[in-house]
Amino acid sequence: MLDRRMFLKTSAAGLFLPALIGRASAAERGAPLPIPDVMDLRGGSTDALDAITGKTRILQGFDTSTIGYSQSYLGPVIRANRGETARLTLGNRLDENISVHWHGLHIEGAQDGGPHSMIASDAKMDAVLDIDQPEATLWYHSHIHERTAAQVWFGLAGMMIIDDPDAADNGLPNNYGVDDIPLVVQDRNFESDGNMPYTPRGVNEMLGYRGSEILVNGAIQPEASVPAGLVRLRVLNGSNARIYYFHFEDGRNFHQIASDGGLLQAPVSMNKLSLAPGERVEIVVDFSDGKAAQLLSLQDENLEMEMTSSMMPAPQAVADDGAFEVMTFSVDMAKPASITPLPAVFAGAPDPDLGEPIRRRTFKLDMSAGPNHAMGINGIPFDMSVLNETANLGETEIWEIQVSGMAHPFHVHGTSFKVLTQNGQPVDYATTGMKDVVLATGKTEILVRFDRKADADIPYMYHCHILEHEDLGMMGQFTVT
Ligand SMILES: [Cu+2]
Repeated sequence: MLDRRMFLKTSAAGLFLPALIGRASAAERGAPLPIPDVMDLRGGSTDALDAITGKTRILQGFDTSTIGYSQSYLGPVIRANRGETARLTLGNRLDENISVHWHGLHIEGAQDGGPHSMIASDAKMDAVLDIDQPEATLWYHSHIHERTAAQVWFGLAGMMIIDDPDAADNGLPNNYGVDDIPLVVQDRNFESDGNMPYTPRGVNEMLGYRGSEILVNGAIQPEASVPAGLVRLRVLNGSNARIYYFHFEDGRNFHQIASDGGLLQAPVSMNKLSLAPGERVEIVVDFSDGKAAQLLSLQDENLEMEMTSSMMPAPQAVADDGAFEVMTFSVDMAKPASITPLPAVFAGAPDPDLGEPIRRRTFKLDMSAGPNHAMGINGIPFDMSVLNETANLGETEIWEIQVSGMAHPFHVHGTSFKVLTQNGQPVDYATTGMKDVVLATGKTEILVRFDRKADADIPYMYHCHILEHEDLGMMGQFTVT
């Protein structure tokens, strides 16, 4: 629960509702799904990623002021190969510091792009990424302390795909943009002039900033045209705070094939799927019957108190259970279709033997910490100059995350981990695979080992991925030596 003092403080701000919520007209919905350009760093190719300002046509007839990495909003899908060193030059044409954090990449702290790796306005930085991890869907975003939420809101985020040329061929759809489709799902608010305000105040800051419009790859509730076969969707929850509960309007089953850290051991059949901020999932949907499908989500109930739900921007419901539309899929019989059945098990799926844990650390996530009632971990709000933990290279530990009240997506830099328990209950590895974000509720335990170094100059971070919580101080930093 929010403590009473904090609640009174936020109430006193007197601003439960964001300034003005415009409702996108029907005309915005149903535009073709934008497919991000690919920035291909495979085979030694190099490129440049520049943070720039832009104008993006999201609402009909309006240009929205946005920022992006080398494009007006969001960034290209970056592809890199396992076993190679990916190189790119990072630039910043904004008038404030930015960074490029490689979320989910197993790289040393010095290349991780966290809050210490600031790129000043008009400055450049070389990124050298030694890629050695299983194929997976990752992402990148700015990570400047106290500015991450706003910078991601306005567009500094993109997807990254790790490929492995030596991996077993599991016959998965891999025709990018045709049957292998990236989906960056975000919620945003708009004013009637097309402005996309970021004004977190009161409970909308305390519980995370949410929007009433759903964007996929920067378009409102778009429509994807897909072949009449199996289609792989790489889904990133790139929202600041909203948790999605995806399902199809017709109730159809689909298969989850991968999570944050790569393939699951075997496809998992399901008809609903939750995804918290920062999490990724790959699913395969069968469109061979030629039927169109509408992807829906239930409303986010991660709001601490019943009464706050009425104060939150919420997407317009299209079903009695409050479900809203995320996007639609139409089937184009002329497109080349992959109809190879999914294998019973995936060859090469990661299942590292992390060994026996030799240490346990406890992280209590606080929504009121320190003298200013900021957010914190173990009672301490994040401080760039304070090192919170030190870990040893190659040692396996259990990290116990303690939460009371609302759930928090807990992210650890520099590695992937196994989830042992969630809300006090055992978790089956087959259903989660390797993770780098876990939605922590009650008592949650992860088994983690660090195989890359991070020194005190540029340590790794652990934090809540509700970006407002992160910026308010629910973050800590640690070395691996
Ligand atoms: Cu949080």
